[in-house]
Amino acid sequence: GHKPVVLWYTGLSGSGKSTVANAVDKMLFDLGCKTYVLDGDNVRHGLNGDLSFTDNDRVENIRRIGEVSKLFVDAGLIVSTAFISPFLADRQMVRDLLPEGAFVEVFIDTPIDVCESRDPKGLYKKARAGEIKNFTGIDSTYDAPVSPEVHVQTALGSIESCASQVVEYLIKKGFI
Ligand code: GGZ
Repeated sequence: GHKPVVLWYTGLSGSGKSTVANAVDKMLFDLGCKTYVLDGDNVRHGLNGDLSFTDNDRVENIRRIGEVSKLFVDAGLIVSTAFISPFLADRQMVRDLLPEGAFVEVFIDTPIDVCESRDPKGLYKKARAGEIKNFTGIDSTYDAPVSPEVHVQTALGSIESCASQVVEYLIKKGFI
């Protein structure tokens, strides 16, 4: 069995949030946990299809994802969310929404130059060219976490080792 929890991944575009979250999710599935991953692909196109990347819309994006995460936690799942979630106040708001200890902040700490050199969707290039406005790390704020439960540096280790760090945390804290 396992205790329900939210693994809240935060980091820049291209930092590896979804990649690490999906690798962790596979490990948890193999351990018999009931899990769900919320990311841009299944949330920003549907539930949050009306939201843009202005500060106000990012706040609303994170608020809704927090509320959905709370429902999944009520249902007993281990939920992973992979959104930039750039503002400290919003991450704190979600932490306060959830039962004590059920919010695990996972900082995917990848330097912007590394994210920019990866540029899997060519978005940094467009942002530098001024074709995308309000791009996180360029002309929109990213507040790095102050004391995340898990601190992952994807530039220094493999996807597997990064994912293992998260699973080890869950074991150490008795979630799984
Ligand atoms: C940041 C943007 C932007 C702007 C589109 N700024 O690398 P990706 O493509 O797949 O991840 C980014 C994603 C960010 O959406 P989130 O819902 O995670 O953001 S937030 O938590 O701040 O609400 C990127 C793409 O959307 N994208 N425009 N201007 N990322």
